[in-house]
Amino acid sequence: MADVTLYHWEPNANSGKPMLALMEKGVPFQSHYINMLEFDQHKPEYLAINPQGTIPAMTHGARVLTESTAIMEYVDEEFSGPELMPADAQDRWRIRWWMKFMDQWLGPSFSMIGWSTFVGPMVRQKPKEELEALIERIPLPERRRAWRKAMFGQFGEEELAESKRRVGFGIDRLEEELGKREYVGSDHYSLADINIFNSTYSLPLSHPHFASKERTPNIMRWLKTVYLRPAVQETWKMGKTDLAHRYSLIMEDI
Ligand SMILES: N[C@@H](CCC(=O)N[C@@H](CS)C(=O)NCC(=O)O)C(=O)O
Repeated sequence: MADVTLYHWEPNANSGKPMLALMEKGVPFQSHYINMLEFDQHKPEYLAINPQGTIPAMTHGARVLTESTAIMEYVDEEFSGPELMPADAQDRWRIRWWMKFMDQWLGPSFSMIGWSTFVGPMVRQKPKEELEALIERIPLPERRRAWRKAMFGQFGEEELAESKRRVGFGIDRLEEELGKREYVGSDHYSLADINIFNSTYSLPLSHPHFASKERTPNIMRWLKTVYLRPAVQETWKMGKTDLAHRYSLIMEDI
């Protein structure tokens, strides 16, 4: 029996990636929920696992693995179960292209919008001194700056506008891609679908002017196909916040 523990938040964005990969492969794992809105990721117990204080992280026996996309690749290669990378070299290249595009270019823009509209307002109720003490504990300076902006509503208009531009561009690119192939990068469900889906499943709710039945039919078809996978349904049951509830709203409308 595999000795796997996953430290994760909601089945969303980076945390959702290894959750879904493990579920698809049928790998049993211990779930360790890190409540990001209570800043569990900066507590000493978790910093002992991942000193960077970001989620997710996974342990497999004595191995400690970080970086969500690299963890997914490890899971796919280390465990038996359905292959999450196709054999064809060009398909693999496309899949890696999409994952890099999401992780390095588009993902940070989704994240900034999410932090300014959802995460920031959810933690802002705490007294200012408590927020300052929480910021003080964050190990990475860039994360300290991002949290300060989220907590005190300090994201600039220009940077938010650039993030929205990137999201619009990314959605159009994805719509085009899914007009050519059944899944992202190939005709088989792969790590690219898991990666992109975790950051785009809520597009019809968060960006209805960009993603809708009328404007992006290929994305809507793909979202529904992925949503209906048993591994996705099981993973989403692990959600504890309103994010999980949003999934059912999305499906009602597709
Ligand atoms: N490149 C890392 C990024 C991890 C990351 O930014 N995770 C976010 C959650 S999606 C996080 O830990 N946020 C909490 C924080 O920065 O305190 C990965 O892909 O694992």
